[in-house]
Parts: sequence; structure tokens; C-alpha cells
Amino acid sequence: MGDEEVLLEVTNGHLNTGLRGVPVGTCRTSFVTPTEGVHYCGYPIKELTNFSPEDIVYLLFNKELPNSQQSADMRADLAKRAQIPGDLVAVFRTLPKYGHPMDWLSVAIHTIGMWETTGDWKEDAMNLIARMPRIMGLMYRVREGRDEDIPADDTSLSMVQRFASTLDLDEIDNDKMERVIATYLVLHMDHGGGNLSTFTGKAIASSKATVYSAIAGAMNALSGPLHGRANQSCLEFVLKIGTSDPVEVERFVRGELAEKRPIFGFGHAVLRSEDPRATVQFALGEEICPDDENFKIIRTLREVAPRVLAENPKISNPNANVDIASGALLHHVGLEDPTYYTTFFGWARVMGIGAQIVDERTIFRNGKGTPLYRPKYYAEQQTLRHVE
Ligand code: AMX
Repeated sequence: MGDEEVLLEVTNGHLNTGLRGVPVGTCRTSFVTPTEGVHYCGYPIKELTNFSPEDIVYLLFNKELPNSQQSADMRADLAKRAQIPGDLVAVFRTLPKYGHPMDWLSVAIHTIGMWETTGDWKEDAMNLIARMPRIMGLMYRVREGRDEDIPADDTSLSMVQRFASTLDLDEIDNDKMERVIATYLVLHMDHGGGNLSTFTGKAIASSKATVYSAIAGAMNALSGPLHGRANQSCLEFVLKIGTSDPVEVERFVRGELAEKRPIFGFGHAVLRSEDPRATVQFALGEEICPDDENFKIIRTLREVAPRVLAENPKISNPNANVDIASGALLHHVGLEDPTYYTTFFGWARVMGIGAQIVDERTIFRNGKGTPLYRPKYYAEQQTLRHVE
């Protein structure tokens, strides 16, 4: 597009709408279409689900899928960067256990940034990505009061295996857990340039604050119930339904709508069909836990809710979104407390947001980087006056 091309005529009606639909910039890592959902560097997400999270990190930073050597090099690079440069367990021990895990995650990222920031955008982003599995595992353990005898971090393992081995839960099918988390990470890494947490991270980085400050801020944005925390609400909603009987589920859905409460896991601002990320997770659930009670509930919801929601013509997309299935799958593999679910979303987004920050700071505008964010606000109800 040429510099003079008109992209949008901004009217009064655009004000105070949260920049909805207002063009702001460009994004090299992903885009979202109403029918195919998110694409990473051009690839529809459903074609990427058999790649490892490490390979998708390579894709987001290099804009190409890795060959086997590049894939091995990426793993070796992450292993080299993995060690957390301070005693995170000691910091976690000082935090209130009732604090939300997203707040713990944000504190952890900020703290690591205080211990060590190189000032090089890509170095810092890659260092943080490499440390996330251990941060996640330690957060879980300390918050659950399991802060003794923590296994050493075996950096030769994959990112997901490092998390699972730090967590070290008894009576868990580790292979299943790793499969669910790896799929989860790949599906959630990036979602265009304008979602709130990504936008927030890039806005903070535009002040040349550190990657750690920018991503801690992005995690705070993600923690809100209208953004990342929807996945926590979704499983809480499924647990509340408590039955997979279609008649009961339909009664429940209608009751929630009558009370003006949202049907979690359905609807989307951009998509106009079922989110492929939901489709992928349903297929995974059919394979690994078709008889799980929560999975049976979401299977029924997937049949019932779109039909009921479609009765309201105001609802642009009555179909399942990404959040419908992830909670049931995480619950099935032993991660039963939904208050942690947004931290998995955060873990995934550290990779996408990290890649987007690196693009904005080091590539855009011929390497000069996007300038300090400064959208325009008009004064409202502020007539000029003077102190008497
Ligand atoms: N349940 C009940 N009402 C819904 C609904 C749902 N699942 N989806 C849409 N609606 C309502 C909206 O609240 C809105 O009502 P209003 O006019 O009274 O404000 C109306 O239908 C039109 O909404 P829309 O244009 O179709 O969608 P939107 O862009 O305003 O909202 C979303 C999108 C996701 C917030 C909405 O579909 C919703 O609240 N879904 C349930 C919560 C959920 O699953 N959130 C996770 C979304 C995925 C994600 O981003 N993580």
C-alpha cells in the first residue's frame, strides 16, 4: 500500500471505542481471517499443530519453518539461555498464596528483568522465552506449597518437558500432559497485532522500556476477564453445568442467557465460524479423553449452544471459540485448578509478543523502529477555567 492510500475515514463514532477497527500498524508474525482464524507467517493454524513449540518460535522470529538442523539449533539455543539468573523460589515464597497466578507470573517476569537485562531486544526476548518453562513450574510448586526438593532444570529437555519435570506430579500421564500443553502453546502463541496484550506489550516497548517490563505489562493486560482470563471462566462454567445431558445443557444455556450472562467458549470479535483452534482441541480430546466428564459436557455444548445463540441475530458468531476446550483438556491431564489456565495462555503469548516486539523495535521503519506510541485524545468536558 502506498503512503497516501486512505485506509479508514476516522469519524466521531470511532472515539472511545478502544481503537476497534482503527488501523494502527503492520504485523509480520500473524493475521486472523473470519473463516480460517489465525495464520502464523501465512500458514493457517490448523496446518501447524504437529510442529513443536520450539519450531513455532523459530517460525515467528524467522518467518520460515525450520529445517531439521535449524530446529535442533533452536533447541540448543534455548537450552543455553534457560537458567534463571536469581533465586526465583525465594521471591515466590514472599508472595501471597491467594494472589492470582497471573500476578505471580507478572512479578516473576519483572523480577528476572531486574536481575538481568542485556538491552538487546532479541537476546532478552529469547532469554525470557527460554526461562518460561521453569518460571511456570516453580510458580505452580511454590503456590501449591511444594517448594522443597524441586528437581533440577534439565535443559536438554523440550520446553514442555522442562515444565512437566519441574512440576513433577505423581500419578500423571506425562506423555498426555506434554501433548496437551505443546498443542496449547502452539495454538495460543500469536493472534495478530492488535489484541490487547500484544498491543500493550508493543506500546510499552515503544518507550524503550525493557522486554521484561513490556511483557510483564502485556501479562497484566492478558489477566483481565475480558481477555485471557476467559479460559479460566470457561472451565468454571463447564464445572457449573455438571451434566452432558443435551436437554439439561440446553436448559442451562437458556437460563444463563435469560440472566444476561455470557455463554463462555462461544462467539468471537473477528471469526465468523468455529475457531480452528477449538476444532483442533476437540479432535485431540476425542483421541485422548472421549469419556472424560468435562469433555462430554463441552461436546454437548458444542452441539447445543450454537443453535441457541443463533436465535439472537445480534450475535455475529454463535460458534465455539478457542477457550471452549482448553480447560477440559488441561483438567484431564491433571492440571485441575482453572485459576492457572491463563498463565498457560501467557506462557504461549510471551513467544508471539516477544517476536512482535523484536519486529517493531528492530525491523520496522528500516530498522529505526516504531516511534513512541501517542494516539490522539480530544478534551471532553474541560472548558478552560482559572483558579480564583
Ligand atoms: N454469550 C452471550 N452473549 C453473546 C455471546 C455469547 N457467547 N457472544 C456474543 N454475545 C452478545 C454480545 O455480548 C453482544 O451483546 P450486546 O449487544 O448486548 O453488547 C452481542 O451478542 C453482539 O456481540 P458480537 O458482535 O457477536 O461479539 P463481540 O465482538 O461484541 O464479543 C465476545 C465477542 C467473545 C466478547 C463474545 O462473543 C462473548 O462474550 N463470548 C463469551 C465469552 C468468551 O467465550 N470469551 C472468550 C473469547 C475468545 C478470546 O478472545 N479469548
